[in-house]
Formats: sequence, C-alpha cells, structure tokens
Amino acid sequence: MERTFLAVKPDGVQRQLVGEIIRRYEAKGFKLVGLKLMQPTRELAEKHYGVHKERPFFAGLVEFITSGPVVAMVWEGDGVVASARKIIGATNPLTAEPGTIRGDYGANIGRNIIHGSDAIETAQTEIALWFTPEELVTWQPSITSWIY
Ligand code: FUP
Repeated sequence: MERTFLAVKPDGVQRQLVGEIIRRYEAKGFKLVGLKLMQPTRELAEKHYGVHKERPFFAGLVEFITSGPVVAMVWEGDGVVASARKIIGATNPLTAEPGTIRGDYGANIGRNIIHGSDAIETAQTEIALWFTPEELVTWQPSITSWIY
C-alpha cells in the first residue's frame, strides 16, 4: 500500500494546528501508520532538505526546521502521496488555494506549516530517514467487533 511522509513543522506545532492537520487526513480516509513528536537534529534536517543544499534559503530552512518540535507522520492509502500534497497546497501560502492547509493557515513561504513528500520514491526515502521500521504500525480496523 502507498505511503507518504508528512511533518507538521515548528510553526504548525507552535500555532496548535496539529489536531486540525491530523483531522484532515483522517477525514479524507487515509490511515495513520506512524506518528511522533521530535526536535530534528541538524544532521537529519540537512539530509531531509539535501536537494536544496545549494539554494540561498537552505541555511534558514535548516535553522527553522530544527528550531522546535515537529510532528512526523506516515500516512497510508491509495494515491496518498499526490492527494496529501493537494490537501497541503502550493509551497507559497500566499498563492496556495483557500481550503488547503497552507492556503488556510500559512503566513509565508518560509513558514508554511507542513511538509509532504512530492513523489512515491521521495516518500520511501523520507520515511526511512525519519522512522525506523519498528516505529511503523501495520494495522486493520476491527469495526465489526464493536459497532452495531
Ligand atoms: P514543498 O515541496 O512544497 O515543501 O516545497 P520545496 O521542496 O520546493 O521547498 C521546501 C521548503 O523550502 C519549503 F517548504 C519552504 C522552503 N522554501 C523557501 O523558504 N524559499 C523558497 O524560495 C522555496 C522553498
């Protein structure tokens, strides 16, 4: 089953948007299979954003993402990588559509609330970077055993 990596960034945690963000993915019907609150190390942040190493915003980006706790998550479902990105919205919150997470809550491109993997292969790399295999839980709902 397809999986993606999402992370509520320090601005999203500090603005108390964690519940609202999780709610959107639960409501959509995706399945949560990994979740932890952590303050990323510089090494992790530099690896995660390695593709942007030469960009002028790289140092500030690493500084920001390591500045406070982040909620790292893995979500599962058909087409979850692309769908999660649609729910997140465009990189710049000022042009992101209203109704998306960044469109509704983001202040500027450097404070855009949430990260989401941009492709299936990237998701696999990011999941392996942020989570150990033991931290990911494979589970099935057992609704029929407790609901009428
Ligand atoms: P996204 O995949 O939408 O998170 O965007 P990118 O991978 O292009 O960029 C990663 C992060 O770098 C963004 F979340 C914010 C930051 N960034 C800037 O601060 N300035 C820029 O010009 C572009 C990106």
